[in-house]
Amino acid sequence: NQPDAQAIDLFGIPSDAGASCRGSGMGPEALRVAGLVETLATLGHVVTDRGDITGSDRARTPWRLSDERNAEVLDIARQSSAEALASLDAGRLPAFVGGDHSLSMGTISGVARHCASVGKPLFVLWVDAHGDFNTPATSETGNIHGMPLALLCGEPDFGPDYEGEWRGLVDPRHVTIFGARSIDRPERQLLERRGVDVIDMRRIDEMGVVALMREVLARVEAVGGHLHVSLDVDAIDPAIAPGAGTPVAGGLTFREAHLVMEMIHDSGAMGSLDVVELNPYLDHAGMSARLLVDLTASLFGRQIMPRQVVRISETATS
Ligand code: 6HN
Ligand code: MN
Ligand code: MN
Ligand code: MN
Repeated sequence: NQPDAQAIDLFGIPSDAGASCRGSGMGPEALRVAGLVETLATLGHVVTDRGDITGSDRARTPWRLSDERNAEVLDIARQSSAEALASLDAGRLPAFVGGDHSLSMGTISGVARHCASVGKPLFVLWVDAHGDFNTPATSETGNIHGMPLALLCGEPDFGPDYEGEWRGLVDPRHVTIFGARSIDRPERQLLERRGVDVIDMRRIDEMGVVALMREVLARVEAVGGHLHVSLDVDAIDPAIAPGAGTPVAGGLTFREAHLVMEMIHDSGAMGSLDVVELNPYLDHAGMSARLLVDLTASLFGRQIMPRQVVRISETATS
């Protein structure tokens, strides 16, 4: 085993209840077929596939009313939160593969509870074309996958079902959205008002991945924080990752996306992970599923050529 071999708990969350269209519920199976478990094992990690977390109502046809879908989102979130907490408390790294992005309200709430109990500051890196910072009051679509980050960051307007359990566990100033290029107008106001660090594609074009990611990771490293990575497939350009329900042109290139993952790995700060929104029904012959498996491999230490891992703090120049 390599020196940084990790015990990874893999959970599938095969639900598209929070999405705008169906198909991301098939994501976990596609990632397994694309070799996710074997790939991580090849890197020297000990991976346990803990199976799927599902709602009590698994009926998939017809596409149900939003009330029923919301109930499923909450049902799944409760379970995912408990699994994330238990996995971290046991000293393991939980990795959740979706499924639509609403699953992160559960996973991150469990991560936040673990961090609070061990006194580690939590940072969230949300790699996404979107902000996912809508609320029921600002959302134009009503789809919950566009809202999890706002809920976690404590926005009101979510109603009694969401009170307490999920709301307000994350400090918005510890959140970075990376790769954004589709933010709704009221969502943008909210992001600015709460002080979320939004690294949009314009900034990535101008500054490059390396300078921007160094800043993000240095903030985490400076306080020994726990970094939760939430990777939405639509952050990547739809030309190379077509398996996305809400594609937006102008996304991360193949190498930009890998470089983000490689730098996260080298930081040693990642303690938990979501890989979400893969829609195999819209994918072309598994190309997005394979890309996500390869990006996850970079996140867990795959290198093109062996190289010395240098921590950000050691490279910082004065
Ligand atoms: N995702 N901003 C749009 C909405 O419906 O609120 C899109 C959300 C996409 C969500 O990609 O996880
Ligand atoms: Mn820990
Ligand atoms: Mn998303
Ligand atoms: Mn997105």
